[in-house]
Amino acid sequence: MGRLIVVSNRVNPPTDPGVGSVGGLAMALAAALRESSGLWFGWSGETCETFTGNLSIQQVGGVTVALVDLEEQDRQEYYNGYANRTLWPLFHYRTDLVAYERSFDEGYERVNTRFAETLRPLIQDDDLIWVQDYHLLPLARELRQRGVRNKIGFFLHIPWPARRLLTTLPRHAELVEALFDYDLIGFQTQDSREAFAEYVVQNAEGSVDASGEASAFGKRARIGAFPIGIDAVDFAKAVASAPAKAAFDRTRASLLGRKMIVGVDRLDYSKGLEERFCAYEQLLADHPDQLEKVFFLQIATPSRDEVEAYQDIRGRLEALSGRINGAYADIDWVPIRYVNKAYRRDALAGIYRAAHVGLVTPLRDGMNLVAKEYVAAQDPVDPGVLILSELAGAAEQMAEALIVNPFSREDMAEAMRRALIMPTEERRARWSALNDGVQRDHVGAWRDGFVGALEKSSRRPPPLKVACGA
Ligand code: GDG
Repeated sequence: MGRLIVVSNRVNPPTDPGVGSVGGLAMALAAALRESSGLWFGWSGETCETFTGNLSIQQVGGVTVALVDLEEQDRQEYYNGYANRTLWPLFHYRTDLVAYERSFDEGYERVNTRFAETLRPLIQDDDLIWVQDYHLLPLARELRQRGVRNKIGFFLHIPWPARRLLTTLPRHAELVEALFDYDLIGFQTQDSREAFAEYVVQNAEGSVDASGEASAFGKRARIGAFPIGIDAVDFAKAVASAPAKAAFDRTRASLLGRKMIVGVDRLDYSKGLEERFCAYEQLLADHPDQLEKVFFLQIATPSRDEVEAYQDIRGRLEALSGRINGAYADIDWVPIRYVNKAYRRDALAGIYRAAHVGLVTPLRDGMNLVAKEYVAAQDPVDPGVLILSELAGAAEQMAEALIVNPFSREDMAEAMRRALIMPTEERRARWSALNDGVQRDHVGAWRDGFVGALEKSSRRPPPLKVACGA
């Protein structure tokens, strides 16, 4: 195999393995690239006056990275605009939050073109190119237009929406057609793969055969589900580290014998935080026996705070946690601790381990790595219970969790109560089955599965040379 080139919007391999960076994508890719002699290409996160396409090539955390600066207008129209105000809400079923603006489309196309132009000279003949996520859906089309014949794969970290939703997007067909310039299109779940296939068949008059070969727009591509995992070995090291032990001790000491429920999320409306807070409030209202016996720690790391919807949700969560604490707190008990800061990855591992219940209730999620990290952090002798949304991609693989509907307060409150009183034997049996899956389907298996399938995908025939006058 030639080199692997990974392309993603942001390139941020963690520099200190204990600290990690916020966002599942960064963690997963750094783990996947560290041992390869490849290259990670993307936006530096910096803006410049005028786009030059100058690259900064550096070694970061054992990974060679090639970074390009964008213009401020790109950041607004492509990143804050089309990626995070159009595609993100739409693909997470929040049509009420979707902004359709032409300038966003233009910014998105422009940045994909800029990526292709800047990346093109770095590509050698036998490189495999692996493009990540919704920021770069049309990148293969731009590369093909610049003569790139290499195998190019695409992996979508977020859900692929049902076709009726996708068709609310202006020029949806163009976007899907662009995907057919990849050799392999990977999704997190069978559910997303099926939603894509349904669009191909129903809207694009195409076909998908049993082996995953999709044809439409006069082109072919393979499609498949490749559920992402965590770096289980690295995470086990984090759990055993001194900072994890210190965080565990500090958290347990603060409990004063109470049970703890934990949530850890980017502060994002897709994560179902408001509904989760209301469900916890319901638990306290329905089960007075739990008052002063339980507390809920929600770590919500600020994210995309230039986008209005993210500022709004922050305010609403502050109000909700204030309301719940106002109604139930006592001089020596606060029912919710709501924390808006990021923790070191190893400290987070200790906090997960100290929690008796892991509450992962997104309204939609491509996969959700927190669910897997929570499981990996548990003490096998006395493991905690995972409560998991049926609308997280992880639910396809984690059936032994308490599966809930994240829109139902009652459903979630009931599951919390059940988790808090679950007998040790049942906790161990559920955890053991979940942990087997987390250890087996780790991020290395995901990478190997995807890259192996990309290598096997049939190379594109050279472009037809049409004779003059034909
Ligand atoms: C996208 C998809 C998919 C959170 N707070 C802190 C912290 N985190 C880390 C967690 C976890 C990661 O961030 C979050 O990953 P998720 O998978 O939950 O969610 P997204 O960021 O939305 O990621 C998602 C993922 O891509 C991968 O394909 O699973 O569905 O939306 O690793 O631990 N890390 C540290 N401090 C924090 O305070 N160090």
